[in-house]
Formats: sequence, C-alpha cells, structure tokens
Amino acid sequence: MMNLWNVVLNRGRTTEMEQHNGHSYEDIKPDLLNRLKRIEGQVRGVAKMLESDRYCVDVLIQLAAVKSAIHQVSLSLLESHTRGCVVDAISNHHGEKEKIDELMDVIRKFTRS
Ligand SMILES: [Cu+2]
Repeated sequence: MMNLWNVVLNRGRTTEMEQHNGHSYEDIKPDLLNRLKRIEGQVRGVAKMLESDRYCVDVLIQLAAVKSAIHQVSLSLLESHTRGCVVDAISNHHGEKEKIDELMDVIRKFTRS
C-alpha cells in the first residue's frame, strides 16, 4: 500500500529512499560500524583506566576523545542523511517541508549548548 502510494507520488520513479529502505547510509554503513566498534573499545579502555585507578585528568582526556569520536560519527550520518534522504524528498517533492523541519530539529539537538 505504502509502496503503491510512493509509486503514484513519484510517477514510477524508484527513489533512493525506497532503494535503501528509508535511509541513505548504505554506502557508509561499514565505515560507521567500524568507527562504532572502535568507540566501544575506547569506552572499555576508559573503564579499565578507572579500575586501575588512573589519574582523573588522564581519564577525562580519554572521555573527551570518545565524545569527539561519537560526534564525528554523528556528523557523517547527518551529512549522508542530508545528501540522501533530504535531497531525495526535495527533488521528488514528497514531504520536503517535513524533512527540512526534521533536519533542523536534529541540527538543533547537536548544536544545543
Ligand atoms: Cu536519512
């Protein structure tokens, strides 16, 4: 039903969204997963630092590195979403206003101070 509706809306064009089951990160998925695995290792490293009673500031520096790594992963996904899902919604005129509202909401979350 949803597929039929999309076909009607897009006059038979297969959109990037449909090809990728509602997301646009297929190309960078292996890279994102690798980076998240590395972050898991970093977090385990921080726990080990605490267990072995390392100096507070050394632990904090590692936590800052984890935070930065997570931020970089988020930016990559945000870029792929903008170039994929958002461009797709705009060029096919399906829900472009909502897609941009959603994009701005998520940007606000990431730039909240
Ligand atoms: Cu997306």
